Amino acid sequence: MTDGSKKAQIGVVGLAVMGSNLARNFARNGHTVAVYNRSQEKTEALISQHGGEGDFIPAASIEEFVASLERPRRAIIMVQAGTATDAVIGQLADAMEEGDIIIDGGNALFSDTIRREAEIAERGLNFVGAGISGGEEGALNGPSIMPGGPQSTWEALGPLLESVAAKVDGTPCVTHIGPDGAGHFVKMVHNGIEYADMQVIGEAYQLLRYAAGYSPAELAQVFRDWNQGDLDSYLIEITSEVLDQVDAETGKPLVDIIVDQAGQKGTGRWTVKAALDLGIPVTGIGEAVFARALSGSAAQREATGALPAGTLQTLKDLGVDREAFVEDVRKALYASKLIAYAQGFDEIKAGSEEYGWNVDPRDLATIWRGGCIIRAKFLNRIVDAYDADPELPSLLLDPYFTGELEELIDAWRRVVVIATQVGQPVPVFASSLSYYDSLRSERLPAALIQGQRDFFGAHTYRRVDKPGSFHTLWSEDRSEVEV
Ligand code: NBP
Repeated sequence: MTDGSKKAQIGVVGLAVMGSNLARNFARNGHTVAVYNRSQEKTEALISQHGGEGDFIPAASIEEFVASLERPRRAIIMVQAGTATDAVIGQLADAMEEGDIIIDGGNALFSDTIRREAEIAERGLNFVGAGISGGEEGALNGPSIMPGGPQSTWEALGPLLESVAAKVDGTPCVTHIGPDGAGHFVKMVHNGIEYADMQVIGEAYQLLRYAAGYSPAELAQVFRDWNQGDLDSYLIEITSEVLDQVDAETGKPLVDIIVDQAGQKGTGRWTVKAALDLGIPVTGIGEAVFARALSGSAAQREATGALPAGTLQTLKDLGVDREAFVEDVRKALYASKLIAYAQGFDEIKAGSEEYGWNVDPRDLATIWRGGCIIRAKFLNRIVDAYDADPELPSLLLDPYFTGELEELIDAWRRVVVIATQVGQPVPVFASSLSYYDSLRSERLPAALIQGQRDFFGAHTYRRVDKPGSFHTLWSEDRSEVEV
C-alpha cells in the first residue's frame, strides 16, 4: 500500500484470477500497481490477502484508478473478452489523456483488436492487444506475452512486460509482435496449436490404454520417460501428473472418473476459422477442435455407440510387440505434433502477409519456450530453423526436421494402420499423415476435381503442357477451347 502521493507505473482492471495474479506479479517485481475491479470485493480481497507482496494502489472507481497512474498511463484490462472488454475500454478512454496506453490482456479476437485500435487511435490514445499465455500460474509467476499495437508503445511497455514475463536462458518470453491485431492473432494460433498438441497426446493415450492395455499408472511412467527426450514439454509433464492421480472417493484412476467430454472456450475454433479465410490447411488443429466437439455430443455418441465396427484385431492378432508399439506411438505423436506446428506457423505467416504485420516466426518460437502452455524443448529447434533460414517456406523443410521425419515416418504409418485395424480413433495422427502425403504427392486428384468443375460449371482448367485457361465443350462435341 502507498501513502497516496505515489503514482503507479502500471494498472490492472479486472481482478478475477488472471488480473489479480498479474497485478501481484508486477508488484512482486518492484512496480507500484494500481488495481480496480467493477465489484469492489475483488479489489478488497486482493489487498487483504496479498497487499503485503508489494505496492498496490486500490481504486474504487475508474477515475480514481486512472488518476493514480503515472504518465503515459499504462492500464492492462483483464476482464471477460467481448462486450465487457469494450465497456472497460470505453470507460478508460473517457478518463485517459493523449498518449496514454490501454492494453487488452484478455483473449480477444484479433479482428476486434484491429477495430478497437483504430477507434482508440482516433481519440489520440494508444491501444495494445496483448496475448497472455500461461493460465493463472503463468500470470503470477511469469507468462509468455504477445503484445501487438503501435511499435512506439513498446518503449513504454517493454521493460515492464519483460520484468514479469517468464525467462528462458535469461531471455524474457515477450517481444513486440507487430501492429494492431498481430499479438492477439499469434496468441490465437498458439492456442490452436495447444489444442492439437493436447489431442495428439490424447490419441497416444487412447491407443496405449485401449489397444495396448497399459494402465493409467503405467502410462504416467511412459509419458515421464518421453518427457526426457524430444517430446520434453509442459503438456507431456502434466499428462503424467493427471494419469498418476487417484480419485480419493473411489480409489480408481481419476482419468476414468472424469467425464470424457472436452470443453472449449473458442480460441481453437477461431484459429480454424481464420485459417479457412486465409486458405491455409491447419488440419491438425481442425481435427483437434472437431474431436472436442464430437466428444461433447453426448446424445449422438450414446445413439451411435453400437454402430458396426467390422472385424477388429488386437495387437496380439497383428503380431505387434507391445513395447515396440509404445515407441512407434511416441514417433507418431512427435510427427503429428511437428505437422501441427508447421501448419500453425504457416497460418501465422499467411496472417502476417494478409494484414501487413511483418511477424518474425523466430520471435514467436523464442517467446513460446517459457511461460505458456505449449512450452517445450522442441521450440529451441524451431528457433534454430528460423535462424538458419528466416524465409523457410515450411518448418518441415528445415534439414533438422526433415531428418526427424525420415526417422519417424515408418512408425507413424504403422501406427495409423494399426489404429484402424484395432478400431481406435486417431483423427490428428491420421489426417496429419494424409496432409504430409499430400505435400509429397507428385500428382493430386485436384486435376480430376478441375475436370469435374469444368464439366458442371465451365470453371475452366489449366494444362500442364501450355499456358492459358481451357474449357472442354462437354455437352457438345467435347472439343477443347481456349478461354
Ligand atoms: P473472467 O474472464 O472470468 O472475467 C471476470 C472479470 O471480468 C471480473 O473481473 C469481472 O468483474 C469482469 N467483468 C465482467 Br465479467 N463484465 C464486466 C464489465 N461489463 N465491466 C467491467 N468488468 C467486467 O476472468 P479471468 O479468467 O481472470 O480472465 C481474464 C481475461 O484473461 C479473459 O479475457 C480471459 O479470456 C483471459 N485469459 C484467461 C486465462 C485463464 O487461464 N483463465 C488464460 C489466458 C487468458 P466483476 O468481478 O465485477 O464481475
